[in-house]
Amino acid sequence: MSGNSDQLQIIHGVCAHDCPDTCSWKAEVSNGQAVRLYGDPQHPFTRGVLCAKVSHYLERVYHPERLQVPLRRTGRKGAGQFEEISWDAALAEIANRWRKQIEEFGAETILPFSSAGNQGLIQHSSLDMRLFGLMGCSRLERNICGNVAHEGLCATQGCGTGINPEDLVHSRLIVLWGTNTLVTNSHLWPVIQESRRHGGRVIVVDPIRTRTASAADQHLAVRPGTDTVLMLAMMHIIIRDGLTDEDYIQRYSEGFAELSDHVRQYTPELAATVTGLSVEQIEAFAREYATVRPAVLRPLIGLEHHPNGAMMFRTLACLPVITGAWRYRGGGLARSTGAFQFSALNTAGLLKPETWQPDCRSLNMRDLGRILHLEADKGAVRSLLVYNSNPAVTMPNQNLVRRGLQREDLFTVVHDLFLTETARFADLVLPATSQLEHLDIVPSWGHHYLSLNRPAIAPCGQSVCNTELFRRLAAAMGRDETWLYESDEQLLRTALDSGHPMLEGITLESLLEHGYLHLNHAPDWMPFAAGGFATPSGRARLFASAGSESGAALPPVPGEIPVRPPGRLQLVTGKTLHFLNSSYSHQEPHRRRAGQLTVQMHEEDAAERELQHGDSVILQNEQGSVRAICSVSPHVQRGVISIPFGGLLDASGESVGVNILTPEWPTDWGGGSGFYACFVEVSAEK
Ligand SMILES: Nc1nc2c(c(=O)[nH]1)N[C@H]1C(S)=C(S)[C@@H](COP(=O)(O)OP(=O)(O)OC[C@H]3O[C@@H](n4cnc5c(=O)[nH]c(N)nc54)[C@H](O)[C@@H]3O)O[C@H]1N2
Ligand SMILES: Nc1nc2c(c(=O)[nH]1)N[C@H]1C(S)=C(S)[C@@H](COP(=O)(O)OP(=O)(O)OC[C@H]3O[C@@H](n4cnc5c(=O)[nH]c(N)nc54)[C@H](O)[C@@H]3O)O[C@H]1N2
Ligand code: SF4
Ligand SMILES: [Mo]
Repeated sequence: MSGNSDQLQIIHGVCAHDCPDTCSWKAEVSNGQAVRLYGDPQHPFTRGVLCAKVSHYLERVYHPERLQVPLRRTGRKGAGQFEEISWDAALAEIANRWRKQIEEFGAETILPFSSAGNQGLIQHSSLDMRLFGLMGCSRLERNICGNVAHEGLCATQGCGTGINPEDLVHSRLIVLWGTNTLVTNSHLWPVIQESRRHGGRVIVVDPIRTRTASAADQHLAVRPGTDTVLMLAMMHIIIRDGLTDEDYIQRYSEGFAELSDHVRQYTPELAATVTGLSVEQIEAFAREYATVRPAVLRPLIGLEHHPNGAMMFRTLACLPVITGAWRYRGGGLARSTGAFQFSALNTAGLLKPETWQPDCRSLNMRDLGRILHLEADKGAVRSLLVYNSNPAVTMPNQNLVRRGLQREDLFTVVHDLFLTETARFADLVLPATSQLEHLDIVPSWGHHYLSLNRPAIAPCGQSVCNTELFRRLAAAMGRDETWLYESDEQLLRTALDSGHPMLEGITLESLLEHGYLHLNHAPDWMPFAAGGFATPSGRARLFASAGSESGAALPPVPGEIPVRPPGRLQLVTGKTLHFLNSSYSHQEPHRRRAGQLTVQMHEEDAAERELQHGDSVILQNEQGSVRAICSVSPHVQRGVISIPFGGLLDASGESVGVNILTPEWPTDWGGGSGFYACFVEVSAEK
């Protein structure tokens, strides 16, 4: 062995990107430098593989454009011109501005804005919530991702729980419903493949022929947003043909009679006209779903980005109840495991909600553009602190967001690893650590392991992690509450100290020893094999009386058929392989790997507009326009176009966000965003 390798240390960590896979990794460190990063071969879900993005994570950590020092704006907002300043000067400026502002306008005019750019337990939410809660800042409804699905499921099940995704090995029919597993959740694929080796079949329901749809046994190219009607027609067929599980329905559900009455009108013929599928496809799908055991429905996020998002999930959750699919290991519904993991953790201890100022207003992240345009008498936001998010790309109606960020009287601070589109508008930019540089535990929303991330290297340059930023801000604001200064280790110990049986034996020490641990539950755990739904009656609600605590805004039975404005094409903007939302789009060579902004279009839609493959086109609606290259593609259906979301470059080399075109549609639950209900005109670029 060489002298160098004698000093090689191997540090266990875990990816904290906003991704269901939460991969375990190992970092090889030599003389304080990370020299290699690879997926943990022992981890049953990671299986030694990192994805197209994170297998290049060291490029990100050591990227020449990574932020190293605090910066102050010298040019106009958005121009990206900055000078270096010290941390002390930056913190003093923030404290000074905030103090004056609180005195003159009140603390609610400060809006901390964050998402799940780091989804680690304490780097996502801990000291920030304590500090801003105590200060009485505006609260942010962080519900652009996951909550709509959760609320929709709650309307039926009383909770969002589903089966352990690893149990898909036992499934014999896997329906990937509005999820692009191979791109967004790639570590589930080997589990699916194992099921297929034992005779399992995979059906993808997606308006786009994604990579996943191409790799499946069958693709059902439903019209966007019409899935509820497909689900109702499936129930119509299942009930009509006597394929229900009467015993399960009787024991564990309520409202079946009303549901049966209701679905009678949803004939396969009606569903065919609405969804664009054929009657034969719908009949065969319903029968296969009801007769193959175990059958699992696997949705992720695609369905919830529609104005009827919650209803789609609520209706989906009725299917495994009427067929009794929950009885079988590998059957039922498998969605985010996030809420399940968090139910075991001591989040109240971590966030200390009892110390927050009461009655502070809550603002929905989806509405950032509008929020930044509130009038003074409506409590105009005057300071914005952005971390864990890049809203100038990821929130809808981006032109409005960017116009808001341009306001001269808005004081914006951004904490990030790169000079993102949002950071370019900031007055102060603060450098953030990468996942190799801080301590955390990462609960997963794609499996049942809880994983520890140990720092492998010292922070790059003067970067600090989120928790350290909030300790520094507390000090700059002159706070003397000791719990605003707890160390990362103390915070993690608090979170693990819940007394919950699923955390038995899971301590910081045992995590340090093993790296990751499976939540404690019986290996053959099944959430609803014998009922036990989280509703007041313990039964699944197939018919929800108005005003039931969850999904209160939803009508008692699913039903409405979404209407599409005539003449326009529906733009679906799902995730892309080389970026993680907008992350990695600020780095070469990732940008190059992702390619140019391309819009996929059906050949008849292209012909109607006299467009050819390779033409430059303009996509346009009342919110703005985006330039893209036209790709005439067999992967999209008539009336639908698709552009991957996340900061791609157009022909002129500008970073363009498709969210210029997406509206701030709320969903039927109220929160979330109907991103995919986006209708545009497309024409040749003159
Ligand atoms: N490589 C990569 N991985 C990621 C991410 C990334 O940006 N890049 N992002 C991460 C994040 S934040 C999330 S939330 C997850 C999301 O993971 P997914 O939910 O799998 O991803 P999406 O692309 O949001 O949507 C999935 C699919 O829904 C389809 N869809 C849209 N509308 C409808 C509809 O009306 N009906 C049906 N049946 N399908 C519809 C879209 O065409 C898309 O293929 O992925 C995570 N993983
Ligand atoms: N059109 C369209 N829009 C969408 C979606 C879509 O499918 N289509 N998907 C939506 C979904 S599901 C989601 S989740 C959102 C995602 O929206 P965002 O959360 O805004 O996603 P990112 O673009 O990944 O931004 C995360 C930022 O956090 C930074 N970051 C990472 N780690 C840290 C850290 O430790 N500290 C700090 N301070 N910063 C850190 C990253 O560098 C990055 O700039 O986008 C939504 N927007
Ligand atoms: S982004 Fe997702 S798939 Fe990639 S390494 Fe992280 S957790 Fe794994
Ligand atoms: Mo997301």
